[in-house]
Amino acid sequence: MKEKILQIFKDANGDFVSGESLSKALNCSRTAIWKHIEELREEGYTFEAVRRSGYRLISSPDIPSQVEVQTGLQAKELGREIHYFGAIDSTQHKAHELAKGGAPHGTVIIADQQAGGKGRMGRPWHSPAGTGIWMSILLRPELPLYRCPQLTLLAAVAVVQAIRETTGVRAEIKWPNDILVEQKKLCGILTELNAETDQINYLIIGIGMNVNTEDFPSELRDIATSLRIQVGTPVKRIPLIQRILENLEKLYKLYIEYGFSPIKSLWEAHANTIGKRVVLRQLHGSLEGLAIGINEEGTLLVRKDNGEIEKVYSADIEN
Ligand code: BT5
Repeated sequence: MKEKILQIFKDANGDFVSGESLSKALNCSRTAIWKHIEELREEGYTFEAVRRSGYRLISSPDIPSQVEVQTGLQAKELGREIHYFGAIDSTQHKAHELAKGGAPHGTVIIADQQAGGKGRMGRPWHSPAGTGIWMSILLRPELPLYRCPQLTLLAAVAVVQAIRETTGVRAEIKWPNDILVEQKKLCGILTELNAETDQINYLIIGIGMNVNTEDFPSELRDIATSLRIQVGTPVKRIPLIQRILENLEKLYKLYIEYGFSPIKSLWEAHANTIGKRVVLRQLHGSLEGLAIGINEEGTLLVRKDNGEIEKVYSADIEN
């Protein structure tokens, strides 16, 4: 009901909406409407109330709810269905649940806070309330399994572009899934998939970005940063989320139509890994060498000191 009221105010575009028309549209009493408006006020929405004219929405808080994110969103498929949670264990878990229940391509899950946010290999992802973008996007590409890592790289490009377009901050991509500013982690991407034999059933791209975090727990203090720390003032999450979805949709279309090569060039333009000596930690031991590029599959190519070139599918870069 609250969402419906909010939608009516958003559609009115700052004009007055009478209590009577609200109660007619929603088929409930004026008192019930008034109660919901009070609840919205408590969440940070401000309304002007004028006798006989009704209510007018003056300002909205930076809560990335379904209505807020969809208002003005330019993407057509991504974000057509949005599920918002004030608090959740992990948006990834919810995305898997919805995907298994048949949720369509482009479904987005957003939370204000995660109690069990996760990174790769079960590592924890710090996701406090009100400060970050904790979001999962469900994609249903008709692609063979081996192309899946390319979508992590594609998502990283969409995020880096969105950060630059909305805040001017020049973030860089550290292969495969980190987005850094001044060598500190601003954002992490987690791609999980559900597949059968050689075909992807669905894929979930999880994006965790520190937006207005001012202080991190001690274990992250030296390795993490936020947009607020970089810019010096609070940054709005909603336009950033919208731009990520818009860019992701645009790049995904390009990718489906023309394959990985246009994405590869964009990725290389934003990557900070290539041309550097790297130490890679893998499941079975580590590997050292010069990161010379990524190939057409999105695999990292590392030239070892003995001259051999090794293809790296998955690892953590230590330095
Ligand atoms: C990642 O893993 O970087 C992927 C993170 C994905 C998080 C999103 S939030 C929405 C969606 N729902 C989820 O439950 N997850 C996704 P990885 O490369 O494994 O990095 C994890 C490591 O990053 C941790 O071991 C910490 O060292 C560090 N870390 C944890 N929280 C952080 C934060 N908020 N900012 C920066 N670094 C963090």
